[in-house]
Amino acid sequence: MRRAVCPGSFDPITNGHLDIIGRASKLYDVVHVAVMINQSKKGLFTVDERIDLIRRVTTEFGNVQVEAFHGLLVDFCKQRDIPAIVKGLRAVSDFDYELQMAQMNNGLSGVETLFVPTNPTYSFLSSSLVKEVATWGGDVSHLLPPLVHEALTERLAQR
Ligand code: COD
Repeated sequence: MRRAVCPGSFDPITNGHLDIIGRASKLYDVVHVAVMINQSKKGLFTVDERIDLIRRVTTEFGNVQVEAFHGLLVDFCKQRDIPAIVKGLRAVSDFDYELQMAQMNNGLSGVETLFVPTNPTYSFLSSSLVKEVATWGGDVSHLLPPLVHEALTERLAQR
C-alpha cells in the first residue's frame, strides 16, 4: 500500500490545497491529510471544523483520510508507516523554507518530501489571504470549494 501525507493548517482548505491533495490521490493508494494542532495560534475554524470541511470536499477522491496531529510530522509518518510527504510549491519564497523542512524531516527519520508545482491558477492563494479578503467583503468564492465558502461567510458574519 503506497501512502503519503499532505500536512497543513487548512484554516480553511482552499482550492490550492484541494488541487494538491487531488493530484497526490492519483499517485498514492492512500493520502493522509494531517491537520496540525497549533495550541499557540487560534484559528478561524477549530481543528474539528477544518477536518469536517476537508472530509466533505475530498470524499470524491475515494482514498483520502483526514486526521489531526500535534508534535512532529515525522512521528505522524512513523506511526502510520508513511514514507512520503507531498507539498505544493507556490513560489521560490515557499521553496526556501520547504527545503529546510524537507531536509530536517529526512535527516530525522528518512521520510522523503515530494514537491508538486502549484496549479498556476492558485499560485497566489493562501488561507490567510482568503480570510483577509473575505473579512473586508472581497469575493473569494472562486478560490474555495462552495461548501467551504459558505462556512467562511457564516463564520465571518458571526464576528
Ligand atoms: N497551491 C499549492 N499548494 C498549496 C497552496 C496553493 N495555493 N496553498 C497551500 N499549499 C500547500 C503547501 O504545500 C503547504 O505546505 C500546505 O499546502 C499547507 O498549507 P497551510 O498554509 O495550510 O499550512 P502550513 O504552511 O501552516 O503548514 C505547515 C506544516 C503543518 C506542514 C508544518 O509547520 C509542519 O510540518 N509542522 C509540524 C511540526 C514539525 O514537524 N516541525 C518540524 C518541521 S522540520
